[in-house]
This record gives sequence, structure tokens and C-alpha cells, in this order.
Amino acid sequence: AKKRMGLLVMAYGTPYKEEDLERYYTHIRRGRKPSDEMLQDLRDRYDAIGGISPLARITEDQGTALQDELNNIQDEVEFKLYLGLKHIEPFVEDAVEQMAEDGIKEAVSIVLAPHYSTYSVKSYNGRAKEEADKHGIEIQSVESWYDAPGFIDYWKEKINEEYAKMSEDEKEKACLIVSAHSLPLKILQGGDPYPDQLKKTAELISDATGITQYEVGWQSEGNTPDPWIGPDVQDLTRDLYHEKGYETFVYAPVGFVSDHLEVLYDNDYECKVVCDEVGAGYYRPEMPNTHPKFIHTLANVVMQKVKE
Ligand code: FEC
Repeated sequence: AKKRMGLLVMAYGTPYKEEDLERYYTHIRRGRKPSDEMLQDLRDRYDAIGGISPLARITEDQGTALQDELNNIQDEVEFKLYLGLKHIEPFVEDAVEQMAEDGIKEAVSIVLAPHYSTYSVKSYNGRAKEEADKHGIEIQSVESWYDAPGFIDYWKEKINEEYAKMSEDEKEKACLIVSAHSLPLKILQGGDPYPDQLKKTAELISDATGITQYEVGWQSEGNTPDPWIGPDVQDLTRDLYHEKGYETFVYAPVGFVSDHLEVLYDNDYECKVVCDEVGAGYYRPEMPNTHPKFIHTLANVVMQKVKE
């Protein structure tokens, strides 16, 4: 008989409906309620992308597709999907508890974010491990997969599709901006690998595409008083336009894997506003979502972990 294994797929989470907004935002802020003004500002951003984020559906589809792909590519293990979210139910802990109820003894986990940081992946994996220990479940966790060849190949294909839409003149003056979610600078004090992993992702993409005009940027920084990692993608766009004469910008938000607020608003609205302001062209390749090449890549990453 096949061995049964829990597949814990972890992701950020998003409000399911407008009423969820306040408790979701409060959870992100580690229990501190946002002011009315902050809440309204967030509501306006969700409204601008259609009221609610498509992220909930995409995360579920990614999880299901990954489970199915894993069960397709081998026949030793039967994987069963459990979705565990960081900031809304089903929380990571709920998912692991459900595994225990289902009699799962062994599990593997992956976070739907490619780069490792203490704020993101370490915290997801720590929460999963703590809950698994309570139930005597043995869990192995993937730490990062930003350099998986299929992931780089995905971005190569999608970035090339955008450059193929440009005239030769446009291409010559184009700059690729490779970005991830910013984090408070203090996170870097413990030697966090996050910025190096983003830099490496950009290098791998540059090697794969042959695009040498590229820059690394940071986006979506939070509304807190501390300094965040920069340069911010909007400031970077202005500077590159004025100082280096680029007239076309291609945004590859490779720290994310889905269409959601941080891409649909922070790139497609905010970065586009800057491009329009200076008179530059705006391009943004399609996000991985459930693209078969992407899902297949994640399945390989999970199998590698299981075989360790
Ligand atoms: O609903 C959606 O479509 C968007 C979901 C969403 C994703 C996401 C990914 C990451 N975040 C990361 C770090 C931070 C830090 C703070 C922070 C704040 C927010 C707020 C919203 C939000 N994040 Fe998020 N993030 C998403 C949504 N994030 C909403 C609150 C309003 C705002 O500040 O914009 C600041 C916390 C604080 O205030 O103390 C830090 C990181 C990722 C990528 C890794 C991952 O997916 O886990 C890192 C998706």
C-alpha cells in the first residue's frame, strides 16, 4: 500500500469578504487594531482591485493542483492537501490539527513564497512544527525554492513574452525591475538571507533571459514607523528614468506567486501611476498562479524534501 503523507501548503491568506478586513488587518499587526483611517485606506485599495482579492481562490487552486501533480508523478506516497494560512482561517495550526484528526503521522510542508526570511518562511515553519509536535506528527519543511530551475524558467518565459511585445527601440531603453515584499530593516540584523536570495533570483533570471538591464527593488512596505528595505520600486522607477534614461519598465514581482493586492494594486496601479507620470511604458508579466510549469516545479521541490 502507498504511504500516506500530509501535504501542508502554507500561504499568507486574505479577507474572504469585506467584513473580514478589520480582523485580518489586526492579525497582520499582531493584535493591534488599525486606526479607522488605516482601515479605510486598506478598504480603498481592495476596492480598487474589485472589492476583494482573488488570492483565496488562487491559493486553494494552487494547493489542489500541487496535491494532484504530486500524486501523478510518483506512486509511493499518497499526498493529502491541508491549507494553512498565516493571517486568517484555516490558520496553519488549524490545518495541522486537522491532519492529526485524520490520523496523519508524517507530513511535508511548503510555503507559497520563494524566499526565506525570519519574518515569513521561518515563522510559517515554526508555527507548523510547534503544532505538529503537540500531535506527534513528524513534519519536514521546505525552506526556500527561489532557485528551482523551473521557477526561473517560468519567469524567463513570461518576461520574454513581455519583451516580445516591444519595438526594438523600446527594448533598448527597457529596464527589468525584479522585486519582493520589503521588510523592516531590523530583520536584517540577524543575517537574514532574504535580500541575497532576491539578488540571486535576479541574477538567475538575467542569465536565463540575457537581459542585462535590470535592477533589484522592494515593494509594498508596511505602514509602520520603522525604516524598511529599499529602494522602493516606485522611487526606483523615478530615479532610473531620470538618471539612467530608461523609458520602459518591466516589473517582475518574483517574491510573490499569485495575482493579489500587492501585485494588482502596488504594481499594476501604483507603479503604473509613476510610469504614466514620467511618460514611461509599463509591463508586468503574468504571475505563476496555477501555471503547469510552476506547479510541476513545486512538486519537484516537495519530492526532493521527502527524499532527503
Ligand atoms: O489580500 C491580498 O490579496 C494580499 C495579501 C498579502 C500578501 C502579502 C505578502 C507578504 N507580506 C509580507 C510582509 C508584511 C509586513 C507587513 C505587511 C502588511 C500587510 C497588510 C496587508 C498585507 N500585508 Fe503583507 N501581504 C499581504 C497583505 N506585510 C493587507 C497591511 C496593510 C499594509 O501594510 O499594506 C507590515 C506588518 C505590520 O504592520 O507590522 C512586514 C511578506 C509577504 C511575502 C511573503 C508571504 O507571502 O508570506 C514578507 C500575499
